[in-house]
Amino acid sequence: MRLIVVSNRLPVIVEGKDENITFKQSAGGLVQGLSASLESLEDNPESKNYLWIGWPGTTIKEEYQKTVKKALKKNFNACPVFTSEAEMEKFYLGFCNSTLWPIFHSIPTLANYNEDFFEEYIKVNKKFKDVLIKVLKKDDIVWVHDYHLMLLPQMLRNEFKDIKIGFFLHIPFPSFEIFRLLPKNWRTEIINGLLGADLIGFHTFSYMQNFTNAVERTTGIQSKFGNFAAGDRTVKTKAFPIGIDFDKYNDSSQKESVSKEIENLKKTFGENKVILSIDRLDYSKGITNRLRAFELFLERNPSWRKKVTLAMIVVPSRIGVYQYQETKNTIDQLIGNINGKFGNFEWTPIVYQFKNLTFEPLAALYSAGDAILVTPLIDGMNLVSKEYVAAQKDLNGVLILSECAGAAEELRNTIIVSPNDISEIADAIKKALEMTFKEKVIMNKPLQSYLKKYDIKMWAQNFIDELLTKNKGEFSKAKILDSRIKEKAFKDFTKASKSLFLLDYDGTLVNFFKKPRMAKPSDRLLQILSAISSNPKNEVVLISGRDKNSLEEWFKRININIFAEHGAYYRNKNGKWSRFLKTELNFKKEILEILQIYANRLPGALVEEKNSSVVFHYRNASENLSNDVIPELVTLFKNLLANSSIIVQNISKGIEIKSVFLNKSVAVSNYLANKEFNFILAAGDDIIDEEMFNALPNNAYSIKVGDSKTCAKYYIKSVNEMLDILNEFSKKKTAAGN
Ligand code: GDG
Repeated sequence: MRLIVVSNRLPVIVEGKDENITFKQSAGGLVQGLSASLESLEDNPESKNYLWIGWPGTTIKEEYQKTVKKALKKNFNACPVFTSEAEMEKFYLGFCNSTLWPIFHSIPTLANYNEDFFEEYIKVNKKFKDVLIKVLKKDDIVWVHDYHLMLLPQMLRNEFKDIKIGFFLHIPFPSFEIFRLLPKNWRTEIINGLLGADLIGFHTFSYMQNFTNAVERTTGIQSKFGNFAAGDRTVKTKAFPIGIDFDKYNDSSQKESVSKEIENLKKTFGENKVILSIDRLDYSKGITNRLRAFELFLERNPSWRKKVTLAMIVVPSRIGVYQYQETKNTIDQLIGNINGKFGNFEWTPIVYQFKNLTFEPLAALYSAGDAILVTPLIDGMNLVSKEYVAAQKDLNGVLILSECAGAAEELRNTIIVSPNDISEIADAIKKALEMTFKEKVIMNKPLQSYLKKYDIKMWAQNFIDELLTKNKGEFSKAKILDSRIKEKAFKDFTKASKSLFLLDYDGTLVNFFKKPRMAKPSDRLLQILSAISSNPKNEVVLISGRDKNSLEEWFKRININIFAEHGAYYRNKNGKWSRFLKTELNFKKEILEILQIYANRLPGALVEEKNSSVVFHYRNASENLSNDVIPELVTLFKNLLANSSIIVQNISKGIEIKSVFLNKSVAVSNYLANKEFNFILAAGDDIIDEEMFNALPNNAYSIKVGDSKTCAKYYIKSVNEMLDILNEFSKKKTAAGN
């Protein structure tokens, strides 16, 4: 097995011009995290083999591409995707960082919606696909990373049906209301692109939840335990909070090259306390608010002036995007103002570098800093916060962390602030500087043991393990009910002394009609059911979601058992009705009101009130409109009905709102208790019938009418086929010789 990692950037940047090419490590969280995890995977003989595919960080002239490709393969196990400057302008600076980044970080006012950018996004994703097609081998697993490549999973899936594809999103996934700001075809392509993967990972459960909503609202596909049935595949979603290489940071101060840097820093800062601020240049990192908070802290606490220094590192990033240049200008200006306002010849309140550091000075800063301000307005995870905590060998530093960083879900035991509350951040600085050593130890110890346990190795391994775990799947695939199986079923049936036929009605014994009332049983059906049930060794049980009055009217002349409304009512073969599953009924009024509002807005839709449930039928409504309205309605009910025992369930061209305890599984289990059958045949067509299939004993013949996506053992294609099979049963002789 070979792991193919795909990300926008390779872990190395090609520098220099033409033949004088050199390689440098690229900055940023994704590369840091993944490089470490791949190193760790090398311990694992199974996944030793890997190849990293991505952009080499610069445009390489065509005549040098071959050399670069060779060098990358030999030295870094990497394979480049070459792009032109013009492509990167529209793809990377354009769609990725002027459209997706602000939208996914819920700052829509900064988003740029440009059709050309999206076109280029598609093109570059295709370019990645083309490179992958050339290198992929059977048994490779592909792990695609981040928002730059969200169309790639489906593009690959179209080429390789069976390949394992994982996708991890390193940034937040926004709420549907924000996601919806993307034009409809863009967002639909993004969702469909992602659903090409087998596993989609997020840093937090809330991003995963937002994605689930976006899928449900965009495609109408409902999730079950975080899984989606996309065509005949199951797509899993899960939260995998990224960790760090804990030991690397924890042991860093022990390294000579780092301890030298620490000594230098001590000389520079003297007795002053040092507060750190280290980020990539980005408006999402909250750097300007942080500066304002530091200013307020100095204003409020004159006694701390001259005794504290803010060491600010801003790593250059996306400077070609207008908003980044603007953020940089504001930062420069604020720093100038604050230094001018409070500083003097002996003391500069803020020391500032706009550059990329190598590991040693970065680790030395982590060690030397008495506190760090990590106050993003929003951040997928934020690795700097974790690295800083890990680097506190003496447990003596304090992390001030924004509640809007993904990391805040894990590092709760630290000083948590709201990134927009300047006053709170100013107070947090004071609190951090005045904390006792004992308080810091109490705070840092559990954080460190957590970070050590859930490190980057664990993150990568968990993701790959999950990707390799065979999808249990919402439904496994059923076999077609061929003549061989039919013969076996007939044989088992003739041998049996007691047989049960458990049959759904609509879609199984009769086809669908425009109006539910029109689906009357045909004479042929009535005759077949009568014939089977006339044998005392056979029991025929109709199990339907329909109301009892229709079923009574249609079947009053034949002696079969009937479950109506998914088991709310039961009629024995002598025609006596009784309440069977007694469930809550007093939820209907409010639900009906809402459904009626939606029915008025969706021409052709119909609301049906049953005794124990309500149904919204949209078979006769426009498909286009239904595709918008139904997911919205389902989401609304999911939220409204949370904390109650009422659920919303998709049925064929409808949604039904009913008690969770009212289902075919409960009805069938209750019915089968204390009864013995040596032959059971159960048939159904709908998602609701899956409950029934699950409740059957192993030796039952379960049949889905429709397609193979089912928990049933077998499937057939049509209602007519079902009737033919039942007809054959009606003619067979049974053990009693009938
Ligand atoms: C994205 C998501 C998510 C920083 N300055 C220097 C330097 N760094 C390294 C840090 C850290 C990484 O860069 C920054 O990672 P972050 O997580 O803080 O932020 P993003 O770059 O925005 O990362 C983020 C991450 O992906 C991982 O999934 O956490 O939410 O936005 O590792 O150490 N490294 C060097 N010199 C520097 O000056 N060498």
